[in-house]
Amino acid sequence: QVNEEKRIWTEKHVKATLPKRDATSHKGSYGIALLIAGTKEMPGAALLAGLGAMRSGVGKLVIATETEAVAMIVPRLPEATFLPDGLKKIAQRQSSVDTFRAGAIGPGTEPDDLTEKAIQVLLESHLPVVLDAGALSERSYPYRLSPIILTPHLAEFSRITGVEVDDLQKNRTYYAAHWSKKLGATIVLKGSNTVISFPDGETWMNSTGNSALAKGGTGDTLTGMILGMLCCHSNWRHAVLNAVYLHGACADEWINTRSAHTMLAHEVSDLLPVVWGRFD
Ligand code: NPW
Ligand code: AMP
Ligand code: MG
Repeated sequence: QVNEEKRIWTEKHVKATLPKRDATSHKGSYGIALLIAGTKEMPGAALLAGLGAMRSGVGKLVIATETEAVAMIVPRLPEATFLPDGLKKIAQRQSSVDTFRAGAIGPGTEPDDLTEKAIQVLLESHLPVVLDAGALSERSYPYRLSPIILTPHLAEFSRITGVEVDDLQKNRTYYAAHWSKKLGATIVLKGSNTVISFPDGETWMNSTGNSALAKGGTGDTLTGMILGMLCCHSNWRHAVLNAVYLHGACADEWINTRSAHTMLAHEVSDLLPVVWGRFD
């Protein structure tokens, strides 16, 4: 039995749940986020997710990526530090993940054996984990205390579940809730009116976003934003919901004055300071 009741996550909820940045806080107060993303063919995915994370309240960010990608990311995100060849080091347990507050894996990575091993390491840790893109495969998840957050678009959700895209599209809320419960993982089913389902049946629909987001890289930005929000929120559910809301709200801000055809994924992160500022 799946609880299909869905509610809409609105400005009112965001206002009530976004954290304040304490006057006496320091970067350690907000933790270190681990982002496993990017290859030399797709360094941009790591950059986009990295920008999203560092704009979303995190204290420090470590990007585990291929060595060749590092030099391409640094000029656009000098605030991040790196674990070069990091996917391999984590997968082979040469580098510990224990010191991080949250982890995300998948933007711009291949769904291969190495990614699978790195996911395994993350799932064995205490970290809240976000799985996106190359980290989304058909699999089961172990019971754990920290959350597992999957962020599929419809095609990825079809890959995970074996259900046809058309069926998923017609019954987005039902399938998100059903598979969230079945997998024991939170599902952020992306698209127009993103649905967020938690394993206990709590389900929300997001109220922001528009077709300006229908462009390569915006999902990578969202993964980074969820990662960053997990580090600065005390309630992880609020972190996920607020990341999705603000990601869409940035796109809504864009089309106030600009064409929906023209937004770039990194511009979501550029707009976030002003959009978030309205809630402080
Ligand atoms: P079509 O074309 O409509 O028939 P993938 P991806 C379909 C990285 N990126 N609803 C679509 O089908 C990501 O992080 C790197 C329905 C198409 O065939 C990933 O690691 C960037 N169908 C990797 O690229 C920027 C949908 O699925 C297929 C759908 C691949 O990610 C771009 C493509 O899906 C990108 O983010 C929807 N909402 N969305 C970079 N700058 O480095 C997709 N499809 O193979 O999962 O491709 O999502 O682009
Ligand atoms: P991805 O396909 O992984 O790059 O993710 C795309 C992002 O853009 C997700 O956050 C989607 O919810 C969002 N998105 C894509 N198309 C639309 C649309 N037509 N309306 C609202 N949001 C969209
Ligand atoms: Mg994506």
